[in-house]
Amino acid sequence: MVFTGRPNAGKSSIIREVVGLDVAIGKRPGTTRRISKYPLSGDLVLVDTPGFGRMIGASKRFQNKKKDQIIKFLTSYAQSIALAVHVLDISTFSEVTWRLEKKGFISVDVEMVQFLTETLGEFPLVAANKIDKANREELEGNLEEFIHRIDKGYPVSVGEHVFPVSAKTGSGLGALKSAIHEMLVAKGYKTPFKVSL
Ligand SMILES: Nc1nc2c(ncn2[C@@H]2O[C@H](COP(=O)(O)OP(=O)(O)OP(=O)(O)O)[C@@H](O)[C@H]2O)c(=O)[nH]1
Ligand SMILES: [Mg+2]
Repeated sequence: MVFTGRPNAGKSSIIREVVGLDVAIGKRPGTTRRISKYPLSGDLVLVDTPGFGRMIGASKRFQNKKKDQIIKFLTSYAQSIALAVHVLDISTFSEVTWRLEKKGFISVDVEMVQFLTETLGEFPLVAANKIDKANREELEGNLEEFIHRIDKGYPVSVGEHVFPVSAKTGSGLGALKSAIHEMLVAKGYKTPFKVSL
């Protein structure tokens, strides 16, 4: 089970809250510096990845090296990845995306979700994190924008795979946890936690 996302999106915070692992979290982008594996129950391993994109205090070369490592990891382990959870900061999604598009780039989150779908042959779960940082209107707009950009005729209903959450307040984490649980059980894995459904 692998967690992906841009630096500072809250990957490690969500792992901590949902799975209960004592992983490092930090205020600045670039806290998790290497692909970190944590054995869970059965033959399930949880993988926390460094952020995909700009990290504070790291060179362009280092950031590109990390990006290559993540892509290589996902491609070579594709067959044995039970589940991918992509974490994004939904509170700034539209703003960040517009800024990138003005410069001619596409959203790293959109690119990453597409890459995961193609590589793993399955749409990932998406944790739209930091909902506590946006008001209701902003949140709805950003979620709609994200789903609209992702929705490119996938055979799944994209919206059903997107979970608005806050690792800070705990809001929405129950639903995300249940979805992770269900996906793992469906694939015959022992789940890492007890869930009351
Ligand atoms: N307000 C708010 N802050 C959050 C939330 N989730 C995480 N944070 C904060 O965001 C910062 C980054 O969290 P991390 O969990 O370290 O993020 P990460 O994606 O693992 O970051 P890297 O390891 O640097 O790639 C920390 O200061 C967290 O406390 C959230 O839901 N709401
Ligand atoms: Mg981290």
